[in-house]
Amino acid sequence: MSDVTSAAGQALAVAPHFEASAAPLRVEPLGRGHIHVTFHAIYADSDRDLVLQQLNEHVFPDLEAVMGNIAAVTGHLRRRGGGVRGTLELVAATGGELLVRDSMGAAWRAFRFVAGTRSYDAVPNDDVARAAAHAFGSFAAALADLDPGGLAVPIPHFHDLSARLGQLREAAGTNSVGRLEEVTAECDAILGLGDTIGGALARGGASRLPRRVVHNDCKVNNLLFDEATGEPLCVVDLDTVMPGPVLVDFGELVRTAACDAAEGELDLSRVVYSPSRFEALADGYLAGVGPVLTPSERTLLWAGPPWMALENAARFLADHLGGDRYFRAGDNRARARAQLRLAEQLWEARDALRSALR
Ligand code: GN1
Ligand code: MG
Repeated sequence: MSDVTSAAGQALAVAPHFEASAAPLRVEPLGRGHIHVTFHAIYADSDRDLVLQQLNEHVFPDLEAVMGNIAAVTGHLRRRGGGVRGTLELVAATGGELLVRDSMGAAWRAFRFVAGTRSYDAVPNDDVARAAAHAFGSFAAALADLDPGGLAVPIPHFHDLSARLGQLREAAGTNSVGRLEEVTAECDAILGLGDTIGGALARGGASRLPRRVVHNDCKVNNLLFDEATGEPLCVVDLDTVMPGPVLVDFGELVRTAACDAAEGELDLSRVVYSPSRFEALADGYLAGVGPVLTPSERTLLWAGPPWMALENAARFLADHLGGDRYFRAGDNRARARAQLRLAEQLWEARDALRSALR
């Protein structure tokens, strides 16, 4: 039995803890995240449909902290008038708890399924990019008055570039599965560009920027669009909401939306950053975030995209060198190379990025 098949069985078994009045007709795998195992639980009455997730406690050892953050953020967004369909809705178990353990001890949570939506792994055009960026900017604006000090930090140093480069140096030094020789060139390139970008962030005062409630995994495919209207509807994947600088969210958005190639594209000639796409993202984001950004945040916003592309490259390569223990599926070496290629282009384009954000 595959992991997903056995998880599907557990999903059917835990569903009644969250939705006691009926049993799901079936569960179907949902999404392409690297971390959790996710299902759509389908009910005869579709208003009851759930998203059920078996959570990865290796990545998130403190699930209570994660759930507390999600409850705080979704509660705040709802009070701000995010609308029923526009904000993720946690579904508690019948005893009020947000987590349920299955018979193997794995933790599960539930969200209300938002019907009639789609997401984009690759953005089809500049208009969709602008709309997505506007939605993420509005998300940041809506969270501007939520105290980041009230949130837990489930993954310390999540977007700490020098710590991520340190992990890569360590993985290269240990060379635990003997892969270093094949990837020396990209490893050196990632460490070199990482130090350069880190220097720019330090000179720009990144560590003194305001801490905000940020998403921290602001990929464009973490935004659901309404299938009927085409409008952005709901930001998902709130596991990593934590205090942090706004640059990381803008950066992650651009990393995933300003290049049409897949994250792990093998043909590096297809990993091309699009300047017009960047301008659409910059326009949309600035319009959506409105007056919330400080001048120092706005001045350094350009550095978020090369930072995030390079940081992901470092994480993928460190994982490849360590035997693919964190990002367990797919080709981490290919991902590292493609994200390095993108980081190089975003770094080369830095003057254009700066002027598009003025
Ligand atoms: C992970 O599983 P997913 O796709 O939501 C990772 C992100 C990486 C991303 C790279 C908690 O996110 O930081 O950018 O993979 N999330 C965590 O694809 O490590
Ligand atoms: Mg995620």
